[in-house]
Amino acid sequence: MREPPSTRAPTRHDDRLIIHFDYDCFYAAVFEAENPVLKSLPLAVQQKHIIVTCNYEARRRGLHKLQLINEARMTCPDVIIVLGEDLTRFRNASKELYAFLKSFVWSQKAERLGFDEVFLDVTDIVDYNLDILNHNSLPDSFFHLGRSDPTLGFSYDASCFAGNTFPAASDENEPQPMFTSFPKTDSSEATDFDRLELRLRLGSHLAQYLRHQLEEQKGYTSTVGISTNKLLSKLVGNVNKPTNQTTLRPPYSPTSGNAKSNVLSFIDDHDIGQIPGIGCKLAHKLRNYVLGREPQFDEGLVWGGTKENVKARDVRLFPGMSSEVLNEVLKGPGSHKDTGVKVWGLLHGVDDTEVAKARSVPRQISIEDSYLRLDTLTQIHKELLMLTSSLIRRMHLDLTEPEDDGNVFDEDEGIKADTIDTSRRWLAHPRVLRLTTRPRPPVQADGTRSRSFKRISRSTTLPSFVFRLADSIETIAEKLVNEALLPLFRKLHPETSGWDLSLVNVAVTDMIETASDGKGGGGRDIGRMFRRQNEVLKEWKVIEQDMAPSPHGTDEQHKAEDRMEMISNDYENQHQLNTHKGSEDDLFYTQTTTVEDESQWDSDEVDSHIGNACNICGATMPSFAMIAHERFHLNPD
Ligand code: TTP
Ligand code: MG
Repeated sequence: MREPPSTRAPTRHDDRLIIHFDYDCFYAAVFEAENPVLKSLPLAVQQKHIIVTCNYEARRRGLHKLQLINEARMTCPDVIIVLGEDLTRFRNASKELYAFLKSFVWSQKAERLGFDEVFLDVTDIVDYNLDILNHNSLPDSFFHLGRSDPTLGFSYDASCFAGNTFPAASDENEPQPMFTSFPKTDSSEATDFDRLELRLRLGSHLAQYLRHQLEEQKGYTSTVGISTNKLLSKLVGNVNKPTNQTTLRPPYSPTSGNAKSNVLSFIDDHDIGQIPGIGCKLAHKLRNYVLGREPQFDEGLVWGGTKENVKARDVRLFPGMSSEVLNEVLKGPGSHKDTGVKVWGLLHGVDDTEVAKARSVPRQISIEDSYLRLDTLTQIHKELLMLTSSLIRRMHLDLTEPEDDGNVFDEDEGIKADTIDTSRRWLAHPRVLRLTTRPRPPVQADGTRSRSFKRISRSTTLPSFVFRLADSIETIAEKLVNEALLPLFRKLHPETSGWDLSLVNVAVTDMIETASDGKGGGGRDIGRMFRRQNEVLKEWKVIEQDMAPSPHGTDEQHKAEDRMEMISNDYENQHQLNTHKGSEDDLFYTQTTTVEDESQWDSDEVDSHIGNACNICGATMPSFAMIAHERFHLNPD
């Protein structure tokens, strides 16, 4: 009997080959690359008063990510602690490594996620090598890295995987491919299983080559996953950390011999909170549904904790579960009607999200800082000036290039704060200026403060004087603060006093690329550029969010939260949501910014909500650190 359509496993697209890179101990590795002597010493990187990461030597001596500085010093008195609040060096290293990896990809499909993760879609290069493979001598294969130069590449053994696999190769219960030398992939003899097996083998060898190149040429080790989509490649890399790689072996669907799909065995064991694409709010609703009650987060049992652990299997096999049921369970005002369908797919390892093509300019640039206390207009003015100056400096770095030769700007040289440089041209013009704040909730009657991560924001058109390269950065910053940001601030916080902000973020978004306006002259004529921008802006109206903070939450706030829920469903955002910011600590979006804009691969966001106290030990730390810190209490190993 046919299963009703809704409970059937969703269609899977197995014909891609995706490699996911996660650089090991990234911030620490950046310092080590600058000064290799540090490699053999215990090294930790400090932001505010916690260690955001540490190197292997430090980990060997008992230190770990997101640990309090005092605690780390007690555990390892000779630890070398370096300051990592200025993100410039990490951003530059991230761009350099990304450019390096991207140079191997034919399709341009290379996507950065945060500073230290990269997805590569290498389907075309792998298929090319599959087509020219000599099936009679698999162990003596040569992997071609270019189509035109046959000498460019490396030797490899196509009769086996490179690196680790899931399940491990030694597991004799797993089905083995039928052939030791494969039939031609277009042959009717070759089953889907065999074709997939061979393609993944080639992917694993390419991944190993790239991993070694990254280490030899750039000095960075990484943890790598290989599979057929972003979800699976990212998750499977974690199986063997660090400095290692793992390929998810076929079968990817149940075989005729009734062998269980490796995809399902793999995904099933994950807590739903670990699955990229299932944001915190969705995970909460799913747990609630499966447990039949509210999960007990407030008692220190954060997601991932053992007591409230709900695995993908528990949701997938819950009686009567289907994509329609999930649509119902996960619906909320403003939520996407197909959220359940998407989650149903993820629970089956299905993720059709494409690896984004490389972009020449970031989607947005944002600068922020966090504060213990920020409650006067004078302070706000001062902080806005500082943030805005940094923002404009970043815009000059990332969005302009030299006028004469069009070469990529040498970032090592940088641009001095007061440099007047009219010999540069703009590559892109952001259209929107956004101000975001995070008000600290008032102290309650019992003296405690509720833990709030709510950000509120307002946006407006970015004035064109910002693009005047003849004016100094300070002049532009002052004008922008007085004419645009302070008015936005007053709309966000109409009360003249009584607020206290824990965070302020200034961002420019909605980039319009201009360098392609025309060969030779595009973007050179500043007047023409402004005219063009005005033309574009005529068509376009900024819709401001009306989200003044309210203790009970306004309709607008709820709408924005619902919208955030949709955004948190988006795979691209998971890295930010799950690791760097804390699950609830999300930006709200105006209707003029798209989900894409928030991939934030170029934002300067040290998200440090110092006022957050750990529910278990009471230690205060930035909000992004809280979840991992609490998980550490639950799982100290
Ligand atoms: P991670 O990939 O989580 O950590 P890592 O690369 O240091 O270590 P691992 O080998 O375990 O992957 O994060 C990447 C960088 O992001 C990390 O080096 C420091 C920074 N970071 C923060 O700034 N805040 C955070 O909360 C976390 C988790 C990381
Ligand atoms: Mg990492």
